[in-house]
Amino acid sequence: MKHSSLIGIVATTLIVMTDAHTTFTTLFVNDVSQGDGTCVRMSMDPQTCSYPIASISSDDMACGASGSQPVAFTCPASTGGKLSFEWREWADAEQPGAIDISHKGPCAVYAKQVQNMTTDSAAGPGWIKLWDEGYDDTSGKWCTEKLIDNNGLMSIDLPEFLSSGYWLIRPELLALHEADKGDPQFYTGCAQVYIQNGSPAPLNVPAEYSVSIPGYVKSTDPGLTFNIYSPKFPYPMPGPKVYQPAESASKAVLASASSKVSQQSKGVIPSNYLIKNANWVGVEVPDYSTEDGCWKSSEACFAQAKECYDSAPPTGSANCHVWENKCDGISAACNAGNFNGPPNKGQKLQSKGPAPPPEIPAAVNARRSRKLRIRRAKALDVRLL
Ligand SMILES: [Cu+2]
Repeated sequence: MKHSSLIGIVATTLIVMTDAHTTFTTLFVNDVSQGDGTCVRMSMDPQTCSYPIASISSDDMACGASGSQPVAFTCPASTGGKLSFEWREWADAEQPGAIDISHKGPCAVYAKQVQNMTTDSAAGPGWIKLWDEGYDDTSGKWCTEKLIDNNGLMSIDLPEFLSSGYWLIRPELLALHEADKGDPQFYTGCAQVYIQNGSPAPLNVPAEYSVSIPGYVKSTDPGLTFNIYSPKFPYPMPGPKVYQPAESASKAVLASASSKVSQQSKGVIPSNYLIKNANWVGVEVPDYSTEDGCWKSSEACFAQAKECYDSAPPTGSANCHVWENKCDGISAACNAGNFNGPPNKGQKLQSKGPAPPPEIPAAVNARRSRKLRIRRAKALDVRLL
Protein backbone atom coordinates (compact mmCIF):
# COMPACT_ATOMS: atom_id res chain seq x y z
CA MET A 1 0.00 0.00 0.00
CA LYS A 2 2.72 2.35 1.09
CA HIS A 3 4.73 1.34 -1.97
CA SER A 4 1.95 2.03 -4.49
CA SER A 5 1.17 5.47 -3.06
CA LEU A 6 4.84 6.40 -3.38
CA ILE A 7 4.74 5.44 -7.07
CA GLY A 8 1.66 7.64 -7.41
CA ILE A 9 3.52 10.65 -6.06
CA VAL A 10 6.50 10.07 -8.35
CA ALA A 11 4.26 9.73 -11.40
CA THR A 12 2.38 12.94 -10.58
CA THR A 13 5.63 14.84 -10.16
CA LEU A 14 6.83 13.66 -13.56
CA ILE A 15 3.60 14.77 -15.22
CA VAL A 16 3.81 18.19 -13.61
CA MET A 17 7.43 18.55 -14.70
CA THR A 18 6.85 17.78 -18.36
CA ASP A 19 3.82 20.05 -18.44
CA ALA A 20 5.39 23.01 -16.67
CA HIS A 21 4.88 26.20 -18.64
CA THR A 22 4.81 29.47 -16.66
CA THR A 23 2.83 31.47 -14.07
CA PHE A 24 2.92 35.05 -12.85
CA THR A 25 3.48 34.52 -9.12
CA THR A 26 4.93 37.57 -7.42
CA LEU A 27 4.57 41.34 -7.54
CA PHE A 28 7.39 43.71 -6.62
CA VAL A 29 6.78 47.38 -5.86
CA ASN A 30 9.87 49.59 -6.10
CA ASP A 31 12.05 46.44 -6.00
CA VAL A 32 10.37 45.12 -2.83
CA SER A 33 8.66 41.72 -3.10
CA GLN A 34 5.08 41.87 -1.86
CA GLY A 35 5.29 38.14 -1.08
CA ASP A 36 4.44 35.15 -3.28
CA GLY A 37 0.84 35.44 -4.46
CA THR A 38 0.14 38.62 -2.47
CA CYS A 39 -2.16 40.96 -4.46
CA VAL A 40 -1.97 38.51 -7.40
CA ARG A 41 -4.94 36.93 -9.15
CA MET A 42 -3.63 33.58 -10.37
CA SER A 43 -5.05 30.15 -11.13
CA MET A 44 -5.82 28.38 -7.85
CA ASP A 45 -5.28 24.91 -9.33
CA PRO A 46 -1.72 23.76 -8.60
CA GLN A 47 -1.94 21.09 -11.33
CA THR A 48 -2.82 23.45 -14.16
CA CYS A 49 -1.86 26.93 -12.96
CA SER A 50 1.12 27.13 -15.31
CA TYR A 51 -0.84 26.04 -18.39
CA PRO A 52 -1.57 28.50 -21.20
CA ILE A 53 -5.06 30.02 -21.40
CA ALA A 54 -7.26 27.36 -22.99
CA SER A 55 -8.93 29.66 -25.53
CA ILE A 56 -8.33 33.23 -26.66
CA SER A 57 -12.08 33.86 -26.52
CA SER A 58 -12.31 32.75 -22.89
CA ASP A 59 -12.83 35.20 -20.03
CA ASP A 60 -9.66 33.63 -18.58
CA MET A 61 -7.75 35.79 -21.06
CA ALA A 62 -8.34 38.75 -18.72
CA CYS A 63 -6.57 37.63 -15.54
CA GLY A 64 -6.01 33.90 -16.11
CA ALA A 65 -7.93 30.91 -14.80
CA SER A 66 -9.53 31.95 -11.45
CA GLY A 67 -8.84 35.51 -12.58
CA SER A 68 -12.45 36.58 -12.12
CA GLN A 69 -12.08 36.00 -8.38
CA PRO A 70 -10.62 38.85 -6.36
CA VAL A 71 -7.89 38.25 -3.82
CA ALA A 72 -8.12 39.82 -0.37
CA PHE A 73 -5.24 42.26 -0.71
CA THR A 74 -4.54 45.18 -3.05
CA CYS A 75 -0.99 46.54 -2.98
CA PRO A 76 -0.39 50.31 -2.92
CA ALA A 77 1.86 51.89 -5.54
CA SER A 78 2.53 55.31 -7.04
CA THR A 79 2.75 56.65 -10.55
CA GLY A 80 6.41 57.10 -11.32
CA GLY A 81 7.04 54.04 -9.16
CA LYS A 82 8.20 50.69 -10.45
CA LEU A 83 6.38 47.37 -10.67
CA SER A 84 8.10 44.06 -11.38
CA PHE A 85 6.38 40.80 -12.24
CA GLU A 86 7.96 37.44 -11.48
CA TRP A 87 7.19 34.46 -13.71
CA ARG A 88 7.95 30.88 -12.69
CA GLU A 89 7.75 27.53 -14.41
CA TRP A 90 6.86 26.03 -11.04
CA ALA A 91 4.59 28.32 -9.04
CA ASP A 92 6.14 27.31 -5.71
CA ALA A 93 9.69 27.46 -7.16
CA GLU A 94 10.11 23.77 -6.38
CA GLN A 95 12.32 23.76 -9.49
CA PRO A 96 14.09 26.82 -10.91
CA GLY A 97 13.11 28.42 -14.23
CA ALA A 98 10.92 31.18 -15.62
CA ILE A 99 9.74 29.67 -18.90
CA ASP A 100 11.16 27.05 -21.22
CA ILE A 101 13.59 28.42 -23.81
CA SER A 102 11.44 26.89 -26.57
CA HIS A 103 8.60 29.28 -25.62
CA LYS A 104 9.75 32.25 -27.69
CA GLY A 105 7.51 35.26 -28.13
CA PRO A 106 6.45 38.76 -27.11
CA CYS A 107 5.45 40.24 -23.74
CA ALA A 108 3.11 43.05 -22.81
CA VAL A 109 1.61 44.76 -19.78
CA TYR A 110 -2.03 45.89 -19.77
CA ALA A 111 -3.99 47.82 -17.15
CA LYS A 112 -7.64 48.44 -16.31
CA GLN A 113 -9.13 50.76 -13.72
CA VAL A 114 -11.94 49.13 -11.73
CA GLN A 115 -14.54 50.77 -9.53
CA ASN A 116 -14.88 47.81 -7.22
CA MET A 117 -11.97 45.38 -6.88
CA THR A 118 -14.05 42.82 -5.00
CA THR A 119 -16.77 42.50 -7.64
CA ASP A 120 -15.00 43.28 -10.91
CA SER A 121 -14.48 40.07 -12.88
CA ALA A 122 -11.71 41.65 -14.96
CA ALA A 123 -13.06 40.39 -18.30
CA GLY A 124 -14.60 42.99 -20.60
CA PRO A 125 -13.84 46.47 -21.91
CA GLY A 126 -11.57 49.19 -20.52
CA TRP A 127 -8.10 47.69 -20.91
CA ILE A 128 -5.16 49.76 -22.12
CA LYS A 129 -1.68 48.60 -23.02
CA LEU A 130 1.17 50.17 -21.05
CA TRP A 131 4.09 48.46 -22.76
CA ASP A 132 5.00 45.70 -25.18
CA GLU A 133 8.04 44.13 -26.77
CA GLY A 134 8.40 41.45 -29.43
CA TYR A 135 11.70 40.61 -31.06
CA ASP A 136 14.74 42.78 -30.46
CA ASP A 137 16.92 43.03 -33.58
CA THR A 138 19.89 44.38 -31.68
CA SER A 139 20.22 41.54 -29.20
CA GLY A 140 18.61 38.95 -31.46
CA LYS A 141 16.29 37.97 -28.64
CA TRP A 142 12.58 37.55 -28.11
CA CYS A 143 11.07 39.20 -25.07
CA THR A 144 10.61 35.82 -23.37
CA GLU A 145 14.35 35.15 -23.81
CA LYS A 146 15.13 38.42 -22.04
CA LEU A 147 12.72 37.35 -19.30
CA ILE A 148 14.79 34.19 -18.82
CA ASP A 149 17.98 36.32 -18.72
CA ASN A 150 16.31 38.45 -15.99
CA ASN A 151 15.50 35.49 -13.73
CA GLY A 152 11.84 35.56 -14.72
CA LEU A 153 11.33 39.23 -13.94
CA MET A 154 10.01 42.07 -16.07
CA SER A 155 9.68 45.61 -14.76
CA ILE A 156 7.77 48.70 -15.82
CA ASP A 157 7.44 52.21 -14.45
CA LEU A 158 3.85 53.18 -13.70
CA PRO A 159 3.10 56.06 -16.08
CA GLU A 160 2.14 59.46 -14.69
CA PHE A 161 -1.23 59.47 -16.45
CA LEU A 162 -2.78 56.63 -14.40
CA SER A 163 -5.61 57.89 -12.18
CA SER A 164 -5.81 57.34 -8.45
CA GLY A 165 -7.76 54.27 -7.47
CA TYR A 166 -7.96 50.53 -8.00
CA TRP A 167 -6.23 48.99 -11.00
CA LEU A 168 -5.71 45.52 -12.39
CA ILE A 169 -2.23 45.36 -13.86
CA ARG A 170 -1.90 42.47 -16.28
CA PRO A 171 1.46 41.14 -17.51
CA GLU A 172 1.17 38.88 -20.53
CA LEU A 173 3.43 36.43 -22.34
CA LEU A 174 2.70 34.88 -25.71
CA ALA A 175 4.66 31.73 -26.60
CA LEU A 176 4.85 31.17 -30.36
CA HIS A 177 6.56 27.76 -30.55
CA GLU A 178 3.30 26.16 -31.80
CA ALA A 179 1.83 29.29 -33.39
CA ASP A 180 2.58 28.05 -36.92
CA LYS A 181 0.40 25.00 -36.08
CA GLY A 182 -2.48 27.21 -34.91
CA ASP A 183 -1.71 27.10 -31.19
CA PRO A 184 -0.48 30.45 -29.87
CA GLN A 185 -0.09 30.11 -26.08
CA PHE A 186 -1.02 33.02 -23.84
CA TYR A 187 -0.01 33.29 -20.19
CA THR A 188 -1.34 35.95 -17.88
CA GLY A 189 -2.44 36.89 -14.39
CA CYS A 190 -3.25 40.19 -12.67
CA ALA A 191 -1.86 42.28 -9.87
CA GLN A 192 -4.41 44.20 -7.77
CA VAL A 193 -2.84 47.62 -7.30
CA TYR A 194 -4.02 50.84 -5.67
CA ILE A 195 -2.58 53.98 -7.23
CA GLN A 196 -2.43 56.62 -4.54
CA ASN A 197 -0.98 59.68 -6.23
CA GLY A 198 -2.59 59.86 -9.65
CA SER A 199 -5.13 62.24 -11.05
CA PRO A 200 -8.44 62.06 -9.17
CA ALA A 201 -10.40 62.06 -12.45
CA PRO A 202 -10.83 58.69 -14.16
CA LEU A 203 -8.58 58.27 -17.18
CA ASN A 204 -10.32 59.26 -20.39
CA VAL A 205 -8.82 57.06 -23.10
CA PRO A 206 -9.58 57.52 -26.82
CA ALA A 207 -11.45 54.49 -28.20
CA GLU A 208 -8.55 53.36 -30.40
CA TYR A 209 -6.45 52.58 -27.30
CA SER A 210 -9.13 50.95 -25.16
CA VAL A 211 -9.84 47.27 -25.77
CA SER A 212 -11.89 44.41 -24.44
CA ILE A 213 -10.20 41.30 -23.05
CA PRO A 214 -11.14 38.80 -24.36
CA GLY A 215 -11.68 40.18 -27.85
CA TYR A 216 -8.51 42.23 -28.30
CA VAL A 217 -6.78 39.56 -30.39
CA LYS A 218 -8.05 37.18 -33.10
CA SER A 219 -6.67 33.78 -34.04
CA THR A 220 -5.96 35.12 -37.53
CA ASP A 221 -3.83 38.06 -36.32
CA PRO A 222 -0.38 37.76 -37.93
CA GLY A 223 1.16 38.08 -34.47
CA LEU A 224 -0.65 34.90 -33.40
CA THR A 225 0.23 32.79 -36.45
CA PHE A 226 3.85 33.98 -36.72
CA ASN A 227 6.38 31.28 -37.62
CA ILE A 228 9.40 31.66 -35.33
CA TYR A 229 11.30 28.94 -37.22
CA SER A 230 11.32 30.88 -40.52
CA PRO A 231 10.59 34.37 -39.23
CA LYS A 232 9.85 37.39 -41.38
CA PHE A 233 10.68 40.37 -39.15
CA PRO A 234 9.53 42.83 -37.96
CA TYR A 235 7.23 40.85 -35.72
CA PRO A 236 3.64 42.20 -35.95
CA MET A 237 2.70 42.88 -32.32
CA PRO A 238 -0.85 41.78 -31.50
CA GLY A 239 -3.31 43.92 -29.56
CA PRO A 240 -3.72 47.71 -29.43
CA LYS A 241 -0.99 50.32 -29.57
CA VAL A 242 0.67 51.26 -26.32
CA TYR A 243 -1.35 54.11 -24.80
CA GLN A 244 0.34 57.50 -24.87
CA PRO A 245 -1.78 60.47 -23.85
CA ALA A 246 -1.58 63.61 -25.96
CA GLU A 247 0.94 66.14 -24.64
CA SER A 248 -1.76 68.55 -23.42
CA ALA A 249 -3.70 65.77 -21.63
CA SER A 250 -0.59 64.57 -19.85
CA LYS A 251 0.27 68.11 -18.65
CA ALA A 252 -3.22 68.53 -17.25
CA VAL A 253 -2.93 65.20 -15.42
CA LEU A 254 0.38 66.21 -13.88
CA ALA A 255 -0.97 69.53 -12.72
CA SER A 256 -3.99 67.98 -11.03
CA ALA A 257 -2.15 64.98 -9.61
CA SER A 258 0.67 66.50 -7.64
CA SER A 259 -1.45 67.94 -4.86
CA LYS A 260 -3.35 64.90 -3.61
CA VAL A 261 -2.62 61.52 -2.06
CA SER A 262 -5.64 59.30 -2.32
CA GLN A 263 -6.44 56.98 0.58
CA GLN A 264 -6.94 53.26 -0.06
CA SER A 265 -9.97 51.93 1.82
CA LYS A 266 -10.33 48.35 0.59
CA GLY A 267 -7.92 45.42 0.46
CA VAL A 268 -5.42 47.09 2.78
CA ILE A 269 -2.92 44.64 4.26
CA PRO A 270 -3.28 44.92 8.07
CA SER A 271 -0.17 46.33 9.68
CA ASN A 272 -0.37 44.21 12.85
CA TYR A 273 0.12 40.80 11.29
CA LEU A 274 2.68 38.30 12.56
CA ILE A 275 3.14 36.47 9.28
CA LYS A 276 1.67 36.58 5.77
CA ASN A 277 1.02 33.86 3.20
CA ALA A 278 -0.19 35.21 -0.17
CA ASN A 279 -3.48 36.94 0.69
CA TRP A 280 -3.83 35.71 4.26
CA VAL A 281 -2.31 37.17 7.42
CA GLY A 282 -2.03 35.67 10.90
CA VAL A 283 -2.87 38.05 13.75
CA GLU A 284 -2.20 37.46 17.42
CA VAL A 285 -4.77 35.41 19.35
CA PRO A 286 -6.58 36.85 22.42
CA ASP A 287 -4.77 37.03 25.76
CA TYR A 288 -5.75 34.38 28.29
CA SER A 289 -5.16 33.52 31.93
CA THR A 290 -7.37 30.47 32.42
CA GLU A 291 -7.34 26.89 31.13
CA ASP A 292 -10.51 27.54 29.18
CA GLY A 293 -9.05 30.72 27.68
CA CYS A 294 -5.88 28.87 26.72
CA TRP A 295 -7.77 26.25 24.72
CA LYS A 296 -9.99 28.90 23.13
CA SER A 297 -6.96 30.80 21.89
CA SER A 298 -5.38 27.57 20.68
CA GLU A 299 -8.54 26.87 18.68
CA ALA A 300 -8.59 30.43 17.34
CA CYS A 301 -5.00 29.94 16.21
CA PHE A 302 -5.73 26.69 14.38
CA ALA A 303 -8.82 28.27 12.79
CA GLN A 304 -6.52 30.91 11.30
CA ALA A 305 -4.16 28.16 10.11
CA LYS A 306 -7.04 26.48 8.31
CA GLU A 307 -7.95 29.75 6.59
CA CYS A 308 -4.34 30.08 5.54
CA TYR A 309 -4.18 26.62 3.96
CA ASP A 310 -7.62 27.02 2.38
CA SER A 311 -6.65 30.30 0.72
CA ALA A 312 -3.10 29.37 -0.29
CA PRO A 313 -2.52 29.66 -4.06
CA PRO A 314 -0.16 27.33 -5.95
CA THR A 315 2.80 29.45 -4.80
CA GLY A 316 2.55 27.43 -1.60
CA SER A 317 1.69 27.44 2.07
CA ALA A 318 5.13 27.63 3.71
CA ASN A 319 4.03 30.41 6.04
CA CYS A 320 0.82 28.58 7.02
CA HIS A 321 3.12 25.90 8.34
CA VAL A 322 5.13 28.47 10.30
CA TRP A 323 1.86 29.74 11.79
CA GLU A 324 0.75 26.22 12.65
CA ASN A 325 3.95 25.77 14.68
CA LYS A 326 2.88 28.77 16.76
CA CYS A 327 -0.51 27.09 17.36
CA ASP A 328 1.26 23.88 18.39
CA GLY A 329 3.21 25.95 20.90
CA ILE A 330 0.00 27.32 22.41
CA SER A 331 -1.64 23.92 22.80
CA ALA A 332 1.59 22.50 24.24
CA ALA A 333 1.50 25.28 26.85
CA CYS A 334 -2.17 24.50 27.62
CA ASN A 335 -1.29 20.83 28.07
CA ALA A 336 1.62 21.75 30.34
CA GLY A 337 -0.71 23.76 32.59
CA ASN A 338 0.67 27.17 31.58
CA PHE A 339 -2.55 29.13 31.26
CA ASN A 340 -1.03 32.60 30.83
CA GLY A 341 -0.44 33.58 27.27
CA PRO A 342 -0.10 33.58 24.40
CA PRO A 343 3.62 32.71 24.49
CA ASN A 344 5.87 35.20 22.65
CA LYS A 345 2.90 37.53 22.37
CA GLY A 346 2.96 39.78 19.32
CA GLN A 347 6.28 38.43 18.10
CA LYS A 348 6.67 38.49 14.30
CA LEU A 349 7.28 35.06 12.79
CA GLN A 350 10.10 34.37 10.36
CA SER A 351 8.81 33.94 6.77
CA LYS A 352 9.80 30.86 4.81
CA GLY A 353 9.68 30.29 1.07
CA PRO A 354 11.75 30.57 -2.08
CA ALA A 355 14.74 32.92 -2.15
CA PRO A 356 14.09 36.20 -4.03
CA PRO A 357 15.72 36.67 -7.43
CA PRO A 358 19.33 37.92 -7.16
CA GLU A 359 18.64 41.09 -9.13
CA ILE A 360 15.64 43.08 -10.29
CA PRO A 361 15.83 44.45 -13.83
CA ALA A 362 15.35 48.11 -14.70
CA ALA A 363 11.98 49.25 -15.99
CA VAL A 364 11.62 48.55 -19.70
CA ASN A 365 9.58 51.71 -20.30
CA ALA A 366 11.69 54.17 -18.29
CA ARG A 367 11.33 57.01 -20.73
CA ARG A 368 9.93 59.88 -18.71
CA SER A 369 12.20 62.86 -18.30
CA ARG A 370 14.31 63.12 -15.17
CA LYS A 371 12.91 66.60 -14.57
CA LEU A 372 9.34 65.32 -14.31
CA ARG A 373 10.37 62.57 -11.96
CA ILE A 374 12.14 65.01 -9.63
CA ARG A 375 9.13 67.29 -9.69
CA ARG A 376 6.89 64.38 -8.73
CA ALA A 377 9.25 63.18 -6.04
CA LYS A 378 9.42 66.66 -4.52
CA ALA A 379 5.65 67.00 -4.55
CA LEU A 380 5.37 63.65 -2.74
CA ASP A 381 8.02 64.54 -0.15
CA VAL A 382 6.22 67.71 0.74
CA ARG A 383 3.03 65.79 1.36
CA LEU A 384 4.71 63.10 3.40
CA LEU A 385 6.42 65.55 5.75
CU1 LIG B 1 4.18 25.56 -22.76
